[in-house]
Amino acid sequence: MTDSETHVVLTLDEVFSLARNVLLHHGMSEAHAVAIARVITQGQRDECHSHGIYRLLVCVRSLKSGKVDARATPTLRDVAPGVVNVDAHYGFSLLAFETGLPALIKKARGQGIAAMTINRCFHFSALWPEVEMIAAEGLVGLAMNPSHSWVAPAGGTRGVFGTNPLAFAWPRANGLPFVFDFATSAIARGDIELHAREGKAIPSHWALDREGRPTTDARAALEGAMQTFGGHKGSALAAMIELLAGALIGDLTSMESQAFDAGAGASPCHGELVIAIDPHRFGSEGNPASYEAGQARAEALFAAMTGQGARLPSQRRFEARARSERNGVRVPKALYADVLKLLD
Ligand code: NDP
Ligand code: PYC
Repeated sequence: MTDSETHVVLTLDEVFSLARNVLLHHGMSEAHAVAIARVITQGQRDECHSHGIYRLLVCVRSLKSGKVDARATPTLRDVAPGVVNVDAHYGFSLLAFETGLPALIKKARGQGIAAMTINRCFHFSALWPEVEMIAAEGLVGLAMNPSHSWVAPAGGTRGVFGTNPLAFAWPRANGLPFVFDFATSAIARGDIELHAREGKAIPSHWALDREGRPTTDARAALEGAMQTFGGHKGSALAAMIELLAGALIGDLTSMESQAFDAGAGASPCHGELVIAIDPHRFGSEGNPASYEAGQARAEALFAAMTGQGARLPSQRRFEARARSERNGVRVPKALYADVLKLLD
């Protein structure tokens, strides 16, 4: 089959309008619909297929579960000189993030480092748009959150951790930031869901079936337990995220989020921790103007990586972004049809 038989091509404006219309159609407030449509468009634009247009199906399923408040207005609280809190009041996380970001940036600039805690949010999105927004302000960004307990600890066979993403962005004086954003599971669950939709096999290190055996069957994987990346190392990072973005900030762990869902099939509901660091405020007493030196060191590090043929994380994404801005995005026809049905 040719590409035009299997895919439709949409402009970025068309993706944004489609996403916004679907969300408004399902009762979401304009502010939430725009915040979510923007990030879904960015996901599709950067060819992050598990967190692009596909997520509309997940958002609408979450809305239909009756658990999400589609019109919740997040509230901001100044907790401490270095901490701002946003209560999402059981709405989706993205409007809460937007609500707290200006205060986080102001605090980080004022003090060198600051944290934003988001509580009681439904969460479905990739984290790189958030840390990129922090890097666009010239700050270093770090973000993390739990999800549902789909992932077994290394050495175990039953879900305890979420797919727990960890995202980092380092602003670069001349160009796009250095960004990575990965699930601490071997792969995002969304990718396994896409494999299941398309009837494709998965690598055997991604998940265990219900009997605890490695599986290449995506549906069996969704019913079993996912595996962490890097064995015990990913497992420890996943536990750290449960602690920092769950226990520490007074919100649910992935096991608790799963219990709260009670089989409704909504997106995970929990908190998120976001940290911003002002590079101008670090360095030693004898070397206060260390920003330029830090940038130079960073560039030497990146050059040493790319100079031997390694690629920087997000390079694929940035190339996809440029391509999509030129040519629009490709969406599988079956997925596009399922998304259009959401407007019925
Ligand atoms: P990937 O494994 O696809 O990518 C992880 C990171 O590694 C990306 O920054 C990627 O850059 C980089 N990378 C991949 N291959 C290479 C390579 N060969 N050399 C250098 N860097 C590389 O992502 P995941 O499946 O782990 O996660 C996908 C998304 O899912 C994330 O954006 C995450 O935020 C989201 N997610 C959200 C959750 C939530 O609760 N909200 C839960 C879990 C995941 P590039 O993109 O350029 O390939
Ligand atoms: O893909 O693992 C995932 C995921 C969980 C919540 C949002 N995305």
